[in-house]
Amino acid sequence: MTTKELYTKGARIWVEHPVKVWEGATVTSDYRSGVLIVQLDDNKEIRQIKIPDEGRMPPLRNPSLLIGQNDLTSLSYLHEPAVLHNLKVRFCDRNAIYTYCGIVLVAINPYYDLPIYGDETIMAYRGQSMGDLDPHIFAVSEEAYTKLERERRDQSIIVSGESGAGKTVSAKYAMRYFAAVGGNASETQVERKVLASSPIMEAIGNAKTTRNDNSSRFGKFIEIHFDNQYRISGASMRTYLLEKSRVVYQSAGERNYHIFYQLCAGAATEKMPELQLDHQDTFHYLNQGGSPEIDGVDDYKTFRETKNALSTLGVTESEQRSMFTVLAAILHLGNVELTSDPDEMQLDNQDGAYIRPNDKHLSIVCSLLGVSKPELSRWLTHRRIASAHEVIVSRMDVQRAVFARDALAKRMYGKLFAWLVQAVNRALDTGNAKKHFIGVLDIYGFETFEINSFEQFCINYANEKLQQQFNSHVFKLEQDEYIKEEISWKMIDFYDNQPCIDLIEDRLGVLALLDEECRVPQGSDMGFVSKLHDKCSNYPHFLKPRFGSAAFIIKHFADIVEYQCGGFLEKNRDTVLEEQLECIKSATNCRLIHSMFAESPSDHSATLPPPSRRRTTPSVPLASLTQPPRRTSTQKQTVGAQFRQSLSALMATLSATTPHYVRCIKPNDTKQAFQFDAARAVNQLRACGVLETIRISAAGFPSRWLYQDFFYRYRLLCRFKEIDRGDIKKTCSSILQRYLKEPDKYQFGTTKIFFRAGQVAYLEKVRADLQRAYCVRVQSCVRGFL
Ligand code: AD9
Ligand code: MG
Repeated sequence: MTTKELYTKGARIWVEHPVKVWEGATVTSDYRSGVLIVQLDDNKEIRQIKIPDEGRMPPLRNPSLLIGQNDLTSLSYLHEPAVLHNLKVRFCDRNAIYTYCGIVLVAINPYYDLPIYGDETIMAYRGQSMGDLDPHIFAVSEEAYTKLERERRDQSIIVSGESGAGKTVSAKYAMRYFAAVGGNASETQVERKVLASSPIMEAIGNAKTTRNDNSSRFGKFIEIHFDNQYRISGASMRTYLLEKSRVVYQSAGERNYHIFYQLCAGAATEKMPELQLDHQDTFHYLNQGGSPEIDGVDDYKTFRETKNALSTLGVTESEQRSMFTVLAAILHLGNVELTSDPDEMQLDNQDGAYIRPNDKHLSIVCSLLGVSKPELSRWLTHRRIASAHEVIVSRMDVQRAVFARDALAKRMYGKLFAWLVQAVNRALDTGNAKKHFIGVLDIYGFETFEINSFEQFCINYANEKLQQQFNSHVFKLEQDEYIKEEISWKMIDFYDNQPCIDLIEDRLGVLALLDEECRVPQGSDMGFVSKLHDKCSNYPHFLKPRFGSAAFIIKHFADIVEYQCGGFLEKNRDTVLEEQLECIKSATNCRLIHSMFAESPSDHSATLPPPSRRRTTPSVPLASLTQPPRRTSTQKQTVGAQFRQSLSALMATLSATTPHYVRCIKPNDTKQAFQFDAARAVNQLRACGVLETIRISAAGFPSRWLYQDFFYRYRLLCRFKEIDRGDIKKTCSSILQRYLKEPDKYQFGTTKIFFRAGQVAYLEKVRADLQRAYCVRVQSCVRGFL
């Protein structure tokens, strides 16, 4: 079909719109060289569109038969406006939040409790194939569960999307499904434990942010184990990159981790006077966001739920007490006042950080944990510097002392988090060898903010890896189908993001250069970025910013992101003063501290990096220190290196499974029920690879019809004498030869006909025209007869 044939009067097209992104229009007169006259659907405005290049005609709309399809890839015209419109019609007009896009389930957050998650719905999906019922997270879960049985291959469900898009909710429904269909009536009640892990992880790893009242600040991969009868036999969990900075700092409108507020509410009601907890607003680590409440959440009630879940998982009452002790100690530590006012301290004009001898919170930290007050006070204000010949101890300035104290608080929380994950894993490990598993990955999606830092870099790196695995999987499936149907096809090019991953992972790539800069004694963020500019400018995915030298740019698959280098080194080192750590580890009142700090591969303490703005402070040789300086452990793995390792283990696990993808979309930023902001949605569809899947699909043969189905729909296009019911394939072939002149537009497989994009829409148009002409003939016959 030529452009002229497609863009005739009455053709329905899409034109760009600044807010709606795309809006419908109808061609009002046949296309003539370079100009298309259209009428907009909404305000009936007539518009002239100049067409400088016929290769870039406005996209055509799909026939109404195809609007609201369950599967985006079954649209005939496959492009952004078609995808967006189909999703919008389903979401806004039909309240259908789930739609397939090939093997991907697109889930749009309704911000509304739909009655589609009950046990009866679970039972409805049990035993059904994906295409038989409406798209649903239960359908994907059922598919994974059936494939586990049928293929005897481990499965995974990979959930991604931006903050507030509904990942955690989707992951919980998937787990609920497995607990229901793989549940074991016996006494082990392992599925009850699997479900109880969610409130615990949410208490210690979720927080209120401006985007989501219950935002997960870590990534997690839960493996649900099944025995030989495909009954749940246990589970295990791995976590990724907890956002520790939240423990000591929250932006306006945000909160610290839920557990702290739950504990303050709990301590006020239950008998825990020893923790000496006051109202949450009195703690510096809890009140910086200025927004201590969450709508509809009662912190005391959730405290009881967290405690119940902990008990279900076998965390004893005394272990829980210890946990609360550590949490309270962190809060009191944050209230220890580090002051530089020598007059107040009644000292002779000494510079640096001091703690008042009667600081109440310091005393509480020391009595809660059982550590020496003079020792802790000394190491919160001094640091040890080892040179080749001597060890000196110098007083820190206030800024540095606060920084060091916060680093200690973050480390304590990180260790507590890791300990709890271990405790959950112990409880979920039933001792039965796992025979099969289904993994559920709930991980942060691609992020671009005004200011992007180390966290965004790691998150986007993870998404590059996941996207690569996704692309090659989608591509392979496509290829497998063509081979199975024995049709000839040409390699279609798809976006391979290996060059971007190389930029990050190479021997002289971003991670290696960051680690190298962390190792040099005078390393700095600026040093790191100038090394990058020096060594990485040859990579096609690396760019220097036009202005300023404190940033670098990476061209990711989803977007071009500029990263500000400030804080990269510190976040990558994640250091704590060794002396402070030793002091905390000597706790005599809290055995949990010892379990938490038992040596683990992620334990990397080191000396602090030199301050950026250093005030000179008098150095005091430490008389009692005669032994050689203790080795600091800068050689220990950096955060970047650990993350890389855990990602590569995750990728190895995932690639040994059959993956299923859930892409969650946040439809608006105001949490309004069923409101669809097209511009927001389109960005996310791009970032999560849905539009790329559509592109791969459109480049091949996206529409597939079983011979029988095609014959029934389009036999109208065939002369009566050409119909051969004994050879449907031959009949289909006659239809196609008449209407699709270019042989490249379709192929005959063993069971299906494969069409290039746009062909089915064209056949639909021909069919509708014929039907209309037939009706007119019948009407005039009837009129003649009368
Ligand atoms: V974050 O990256 O952890 O900040 P998530 O996990 O993507 O984020 P979450 O699952 O926590 O988002 O969903 C956010 C909120 O959207 C939930 O608290 C619900 O209020 C709401 N939501 C999400 N999915 C559904 C749903 N299927 N039905 C109803 C939903 N509400
Ligand atoms: Mg979440």
